[in-house]
Amino acid sequence: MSFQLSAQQQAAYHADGFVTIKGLFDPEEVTALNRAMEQDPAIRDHMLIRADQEGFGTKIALWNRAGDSVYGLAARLPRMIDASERLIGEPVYHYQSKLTAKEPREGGAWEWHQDYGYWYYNGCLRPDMLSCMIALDRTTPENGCLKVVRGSHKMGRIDHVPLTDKQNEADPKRMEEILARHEVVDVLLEPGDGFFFHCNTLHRSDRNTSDQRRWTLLICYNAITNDAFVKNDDRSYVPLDRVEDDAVRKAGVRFSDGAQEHFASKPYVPNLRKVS
Ligand SMILES: O=C(O)CCC(=O)C(=O)O
Repeated sequence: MSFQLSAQQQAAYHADGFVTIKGLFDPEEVTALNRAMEQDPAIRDHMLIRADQEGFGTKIALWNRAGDSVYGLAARLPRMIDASERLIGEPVYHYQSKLTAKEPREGGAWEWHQDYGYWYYNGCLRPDMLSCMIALDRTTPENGCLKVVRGSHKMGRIDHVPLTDKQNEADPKRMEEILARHEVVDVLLEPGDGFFFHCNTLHRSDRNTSDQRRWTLLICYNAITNDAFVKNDDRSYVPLDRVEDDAVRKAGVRFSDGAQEHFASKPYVPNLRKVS
């Protein structure tokens, strides 16, 4: 599948801080990604639980390198890299990928935050970073779809405060003002849709109160010139090798070799009491 972002889609991203690309991955590709997320022993062995304030857990797996697994290849596709480079405006590298898996009636909530509220502490000087959320399941308000504040990427980095040992949140006082003046958008996706959002776009998601699973794959890119200066994890620059656009389909359900992806053993949550 070859795909180029239109001028209109780029303009929407710059105005709103996000843009949805319908059918970015086709059904065969989504099936391969889903099966890999469900069955790959490396994903299973690195699954972490991120509990919300009420104790409801979302399963997450985090990895920092894009290898030859089907999900590594997804991050190396021209459609992903070209779109990210158009939106960021310069060459990018793979910063991080994550599976966020909300099980029916169980998956927990995420409170308002900016990704740059976290990534800043990894030594990325500019917010020239973004994520693409790829829906592996349909996402709805009931199963805990992402919610975003339109235009919030223009507010700069907002101070975050600790919420639990696994989550920080954007300053709640400022959030009250923001929510009184800005539109909150539910990100309703079908399997295979891609949702690109700026690292300063405020986002959150509710607990999954439905009987439907909500699994999503997030692939994050950083401008190469914005390489993280903190080198205590694997989120600093390594070249990103492009593959052909049919690489995911050709690979099928290909698992990680266990070494290439550099899985994280814990979530990256800056200790704001120490760093600020
Ligand atoms: O999966 C979600 O609902 C939210 C994920 C998120 O906010 C994040 O990974 O930063």
